[in-house]
Amino acid sequence: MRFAIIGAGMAGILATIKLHEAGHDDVVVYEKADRVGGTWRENTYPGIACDVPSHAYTYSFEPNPEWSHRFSPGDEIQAYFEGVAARRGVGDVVRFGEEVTACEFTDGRWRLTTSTGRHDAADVVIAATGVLHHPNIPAFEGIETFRGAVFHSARWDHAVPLDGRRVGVIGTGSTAVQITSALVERVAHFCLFQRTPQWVIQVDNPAFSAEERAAFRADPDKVRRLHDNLSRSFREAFAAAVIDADSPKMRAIEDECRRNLEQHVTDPVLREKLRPTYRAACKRLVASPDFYEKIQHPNAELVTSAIVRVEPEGVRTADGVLHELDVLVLATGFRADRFVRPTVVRGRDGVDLDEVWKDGPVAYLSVAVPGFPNFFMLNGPNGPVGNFSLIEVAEMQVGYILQLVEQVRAGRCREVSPTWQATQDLEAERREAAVGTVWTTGCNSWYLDKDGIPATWTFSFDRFCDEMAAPRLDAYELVG
Ligand code: N01
Repeated sequence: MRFAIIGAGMAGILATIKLHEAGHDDVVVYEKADRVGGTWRENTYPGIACDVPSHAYTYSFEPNPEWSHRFSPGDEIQAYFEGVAARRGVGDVVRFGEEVTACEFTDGRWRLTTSTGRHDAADVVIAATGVLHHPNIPAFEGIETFRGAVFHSARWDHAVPLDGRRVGVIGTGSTAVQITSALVERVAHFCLFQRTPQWVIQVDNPAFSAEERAAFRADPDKVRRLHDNLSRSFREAFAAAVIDADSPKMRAIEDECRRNLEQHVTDPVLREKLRPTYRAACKRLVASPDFYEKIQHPNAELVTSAIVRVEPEGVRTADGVLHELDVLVLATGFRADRFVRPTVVRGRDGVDLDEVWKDGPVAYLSVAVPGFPNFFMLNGPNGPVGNFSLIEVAEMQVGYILQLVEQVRAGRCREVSPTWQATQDLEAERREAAVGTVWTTGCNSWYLDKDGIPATWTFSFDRFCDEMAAPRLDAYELVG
């Protein structure tokens, strides 16, 4: 069997390793860029880190004793993925600089076309294309007239000097908050354009000492135990809380965020500007060691008047003020409904995935779509994002997909895809379970689809583990 994987980020590297371990040696990975790493290759903004503790944000089979901090910076995470990929021979099967533009299922195989005009065929396609991948670039009037530098946070222009300059950042999500912490003291003036305030939970980010790292190095089991304990406590403390908005755990998180605001913002006017009117964790919770401290720095200004337009000298807000800037950063998030798109994917009888998803992306257990045989996604639609570690999720999904693929390898069928019935039933249940989660308590966020239903896993973590442990074959159509 030949496998084609789209994307060499965290999930594509993982899928390659696990396919090789399962004895599948005809694997090709198509990667549009010139390096592995996905989101950690693309996001290089100042202050970037992951708010899942580093020892939990690793593959379970590749613990890393060398993490520098509890929440290590993005370049270390990128180096980790590059290191794993190199040690495991992943790079040998990646075709860099080649984007898959189309996948079409004809005569029982997937026919791939790439940006270089190459054609390939595979029995199985795994789309490991990430969740927050395509920048959301709002159409600000006049943005093309701006005389300074303007770029999205995921397209950071490192040639643009920042020190001693006037920098504006639009947005108050996790990205903008990290940029704020990193830049406020470096620049002459820092403007944070806030449309909606965010709840911020305070996290400490201590460095690991040389002794601690040596102890991890000397005892790999210690690192594994730490990984497992962190994953467990994250699930118990956070993943369980967000699906039950009225739970004591959710209230405790909320109290923690409120305490952070009350204790750390001394100016009552600024404090009220920063106070959200919705429940904590309704939007993706922001974690920061020092955001409130940095936004009170004399260099910093929180702008809450709405942006009217961008002018050659800066940003004009509804109160008539022109905020003069040298650099404007759009930390305006991502189009979270894209998944494998813009790649054209056509399943059985030429049916277009775009057409199937015209009312919003759906997938059975977030990994497979009816009518698209032997086509799988990692961290696909309506899966656990935001409330679980995406690495842990992808590891379980790969294990699940390998069991489905085994049906084909063992000759029990040639094509496997979920039934419409199973997909629709699960989707109905998932939407019903959304009521009572914190995501539906009254806020706007990238989790919500056009009907206001969170496009995420609204059930418990245990249910996800159970589903991933073994496919229910009656939910699948096995053909041939
Ligand atoms: O993006 P976001 P992000 N005018 O979508 C504002 C992960 N992540 O890149 O709230 C003015 O959260 C928008 O305003 P509003 C994490 O899962 C993790 O920050 O819609 N403002 C919002 O403030 C995270 O959730 C880490 O009113 C506009 C912001 O832009 C996800 O990535 C670090 C606007 C977008 O916030 C995305 O985070 C970074 C407009 N027209 C990211 N349009 C960590 O692990 C949008 N906004 C720490």
